[in-house]
Amino acid sequence: MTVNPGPPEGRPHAPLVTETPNPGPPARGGRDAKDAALDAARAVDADGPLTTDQGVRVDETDNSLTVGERGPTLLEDFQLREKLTHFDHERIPERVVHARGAGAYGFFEPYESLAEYTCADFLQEPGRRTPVFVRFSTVQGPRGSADTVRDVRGFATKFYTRHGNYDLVGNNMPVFFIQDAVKFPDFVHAVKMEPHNEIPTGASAHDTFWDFCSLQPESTHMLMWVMSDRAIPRSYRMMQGFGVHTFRLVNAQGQGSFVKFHWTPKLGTYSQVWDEAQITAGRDPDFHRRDLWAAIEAGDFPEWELGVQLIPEQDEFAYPFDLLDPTKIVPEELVPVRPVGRMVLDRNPENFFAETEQVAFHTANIVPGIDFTNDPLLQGRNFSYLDTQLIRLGGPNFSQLPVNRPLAEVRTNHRDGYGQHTIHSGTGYAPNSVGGGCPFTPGGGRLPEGVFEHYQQRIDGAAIRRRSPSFADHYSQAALFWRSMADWEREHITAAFSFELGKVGDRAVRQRMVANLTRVDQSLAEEVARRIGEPAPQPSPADGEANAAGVPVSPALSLENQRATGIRTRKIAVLVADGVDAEQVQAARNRLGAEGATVETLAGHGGTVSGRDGQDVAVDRALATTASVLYDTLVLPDGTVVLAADTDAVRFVGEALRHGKPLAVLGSGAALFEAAASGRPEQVAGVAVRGNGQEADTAFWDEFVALTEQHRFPDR
Ligand code: HDE
Repeated sequence: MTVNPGPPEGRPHAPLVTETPNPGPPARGGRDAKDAALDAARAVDADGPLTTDQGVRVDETDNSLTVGERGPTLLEDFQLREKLTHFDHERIPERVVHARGAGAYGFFEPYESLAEYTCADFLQEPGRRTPVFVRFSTVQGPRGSADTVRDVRGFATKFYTRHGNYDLVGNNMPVFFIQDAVKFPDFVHAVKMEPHNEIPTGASAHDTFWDFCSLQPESTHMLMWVMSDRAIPRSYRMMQGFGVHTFRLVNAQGQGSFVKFHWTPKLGTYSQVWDEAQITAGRDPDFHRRDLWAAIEAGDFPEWELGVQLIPEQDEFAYPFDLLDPTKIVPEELVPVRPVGRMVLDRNPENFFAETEQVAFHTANIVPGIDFTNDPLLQGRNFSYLDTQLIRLGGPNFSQLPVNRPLAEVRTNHRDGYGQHTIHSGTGYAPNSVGGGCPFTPGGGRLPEGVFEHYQQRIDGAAIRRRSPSFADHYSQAALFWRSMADWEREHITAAFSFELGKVGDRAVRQRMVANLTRVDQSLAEEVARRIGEPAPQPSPADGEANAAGVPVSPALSLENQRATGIRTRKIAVLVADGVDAEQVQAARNRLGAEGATVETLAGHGGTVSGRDGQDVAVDRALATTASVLYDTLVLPDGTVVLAADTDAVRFVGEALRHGKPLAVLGSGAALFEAAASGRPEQVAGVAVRGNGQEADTAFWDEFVALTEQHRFPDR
């Protein structure tokens, strides 16, 4: 229990909070007693007596204060009034975009010193850990929307460095829809639910989104990503992250280098398939949130590698695209990604609202050693995030909220405002003499370590409203993306465009979009037109843009090349019934469990089933409470013939097959397979089979582990 210490003895009016509380984020484990101020924030002890906000203990909380047992309620019931008033004000505005999210704490540690490129404190010393908080999110849907919609995912990281908070507010795709922040409200109004009926929730498959994109061709590259399986990740733990913009690293000598940030998940980058994502949205709308939470609770801490693409300043104009254009990548084949550190998420928040909802990211939260570029999207973001927090978190003091507080000491002349938690005792202005000139600044000359110094960039030009001609190519990298895809990825992209445009009512919008696609690939445009019933588009005049992509293909863009080895944390269902071969079930648990997978037995009912030799087999879940989409692979053991007549089981297996998932089929488990597949398991790609009487030996499980590692057999 956390006891409110109250005012220090003998000083009834002494400040309870000093000028510089700065407890920083909760330490790993979250229960570090030395973190006194955070304990105070955590306070509200569940195991103590119930009080009012004023600390008055109350006798009960079940009945209002009334005149007699059946009379009216009295205004003097301060307990009731306070309780209802607080409740009435519980909601704060949700984020205008990225409303739906999930977060976790962890740490970042560099592999090597990056002192050659940056003086950022957290990138100096190999192995020195900096605490982080990460929030993943979708963009379009409101707070209660489903996790597995087709959308970009936010990937925002707050580093609590010793020199202040650094926020890397990125996405799981390396480019964006627009080039200039002034278009952001237009884009968001177009993609959000339509204003008259607030439909659709969590989806871009509607007229206004495609109307906007078809008229704003700079969105084409991003559309390729959003129509690819990148937009339906398997897990937050299995997606890449990107800073998107080109940023700048600055070293102690003031020299700058351009940098692109990449997060690469240790578990590999994997996606769902579209049908699966849609079913998951109904079966478990919290799929990603639950997955992240459960993995961390289980000690399977997700990990990403931070990589940088470093570009010397003299190479600013060395590429056929503009480094300031956020609709362009720097292909890894041109500038390799250099791994510089790792991030591990190892602790769930204690309170969703206090931490995940109140965390406030801001692209302008940078630290010495990191700086901006003139990317016009980034420049606008640097205004927007602080501005949005003012309304969302109710005033200018949100950086005092526990999740937002820097570990570095804070000493400002900012005063007052809603939600002021600091009891300031200093003067609040500079220059001052009465406060001894404090807080002080070091002044000119050579600055001490840890003082932010703006990168000295020479800027010269007229004030104009005009897009740079170097931003004019909208298709070459979209075409590069298309060319770099595996066949199955192209099919998924074609299907996604056809689904989304097929939902658009306005035929002029559909046709305009199809016409844009001819600039990416004629066969893509023609196939989409065919599937949505629009006339075949005219080929675009060859305009030579294809040369502007930088490279002919970029293998790193394909999910085929983003897999990881091993099957850690994959979820594997073993379907069981009375008569099952219990030894096989145990073997599956042992072997797959040893590989780090989570194995669950499913049956028509909970409790236990009795194995062939009479032993009980525990059932982890009844089929009715789960779904195939919540698992990566299935095992159909011997002795489960009865399941071939169970419609839930047949649907379960049929769906998994349709979604390209690997299967293990043993002995009479083939009956269920055949009921679902109308074919023999030996004939289907991605299925490990042992017939009746054949042993499920080590070689069999090796084969199944290898198939599971592949994750999907999309050509099935
Ligand atoms: Fe954001 N964005 N954004 N954005 N963004 C917000 O800030 C904005 C953009 C991103 O988990 C808002 O706190 C503008 C690109 C993430 O809390 C707001 C522009 C990228 C998150 C805002 C962009 C992002 C946000 C809404 C165009 C990827 C969630 C609530 C110039 C690099 C952070 C909030 C979290 C959130 C503005 C474009 C990523 C309104 C004006 C590009 C991950 O400030």
